[in-house]
Amino acid sequence: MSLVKPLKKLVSCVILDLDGTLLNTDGIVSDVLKVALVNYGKQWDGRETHKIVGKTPVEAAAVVVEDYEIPLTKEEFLTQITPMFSERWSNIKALPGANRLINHLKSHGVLMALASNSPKSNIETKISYHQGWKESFFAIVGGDEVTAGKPNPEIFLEVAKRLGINPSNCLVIEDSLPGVTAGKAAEMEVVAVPSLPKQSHLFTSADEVINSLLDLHPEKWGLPAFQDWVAGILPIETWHIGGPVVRGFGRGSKVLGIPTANLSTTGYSDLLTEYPSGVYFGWAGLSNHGIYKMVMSIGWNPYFNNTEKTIEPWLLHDFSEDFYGEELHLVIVGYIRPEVANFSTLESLIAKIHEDRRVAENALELPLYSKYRDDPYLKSPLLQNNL
Ligand code: ADP
Ligand code: RBF
Ligand code: MG
Repeated sequence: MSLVKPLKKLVSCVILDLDGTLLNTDGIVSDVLKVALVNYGKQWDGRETHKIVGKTPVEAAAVVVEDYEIPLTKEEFLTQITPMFSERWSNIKALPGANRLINHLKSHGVLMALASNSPKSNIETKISYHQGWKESFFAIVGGDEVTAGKPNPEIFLEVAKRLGINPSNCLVIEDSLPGVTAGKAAEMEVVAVPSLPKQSHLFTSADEVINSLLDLHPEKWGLPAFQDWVAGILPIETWHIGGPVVRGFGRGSKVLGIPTANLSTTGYSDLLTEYPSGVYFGWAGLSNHGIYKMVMSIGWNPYFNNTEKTIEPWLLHDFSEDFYGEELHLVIVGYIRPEVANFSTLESLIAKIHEDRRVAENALELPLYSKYRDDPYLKSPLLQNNL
């Protein structure tokens, strides 16, 4: 039996948002605001981020000036922080899946455009640090080229006009609420990729909400499918992460019957915001033991409603003891699935995790992934002494 998924709607171009969708700008925003607010004896509270994502710079400045009672006008405050942002632009990383998406659409000749609330010159500077991006976009429209930024549909309508394409044939990809609102008001198809955690319920007007760009399936919109998924898993650029195993939430082996080691996340906050939550696999080197296959969850583990993002690798081996304090080095090589929030029972969550384990065990036998067992990163100095 062949299962053909119904098409959502045929589109002929893709309009991308920049900050929070292609670029990991959020980390830079909080870094800059932290420093800027200290001058006024105030402390940046990350929880304000949701009020500023997707806003134009002057609107975002207005929110901060008001909430933190900064004795400046929004324009003065913006003038003060603008150079602090410019300094950081050369260091903004592409979000996972951004380069993959751009290269894929480009190689298939799909029309692409960029629509951002940032001024045009800022957009151009930011993307200049990313090879091949500028040439990929048939049109780039900035917030200073229209009379009103998102959530007003004007930016998107201007893009459609420049492309000569009917708005209803455009697919918008957006991380923020103002952006999704603007895209729908322009009568376009909209995929939301929320950049802030636990926000997906707010994006009800979007045609689809996905966890990260890795989960975009262009064929749903009549566009060419990605060809890099192999047997239901996605090879990713290898990712190295490690540190001492710490005591975690204490539910792994007790509640699930599945022991997961917790890695300390202090010092990794950048990496953690950069990496989409979900289930990944790879190899694990444990300093006093050896090297093992590994499947892991990264995220908030919605079933348990954790308040912190965690990295919880399950080493696929029977250990008879705990190993708190040992150095654990991970080489992550593939992505299996997004984190799931709607498990109705604990049993169904456990069954899914065991399915993930089988997927990982089998995949790690393939040369594509087995070769990383020799990655020197797995052998921390301690492990080299102990083997
Ligand atoms: P906590 O969440 O408080 O760390 P768990 O019940 O989840 O408690 O136990 C996890 C601990 O069990 C790990 O920190 C690790 O020391 C140990 N452990 C034993 N076997 C494994 C395994 N196969 N994979 C990961 N951790 C394991
Ligand atoms: N918890 C969830 O709520 N949703 C998930 O999709 C999920 N996937 C997991 C996948 C793997 C491979 C593992 C090892 C665990 C997963 N968990 C998930 C459980 C979570 O990581 C953790 O064990 C609990 O939060 C207990 O600390
Ligand atoms: Mg645990």
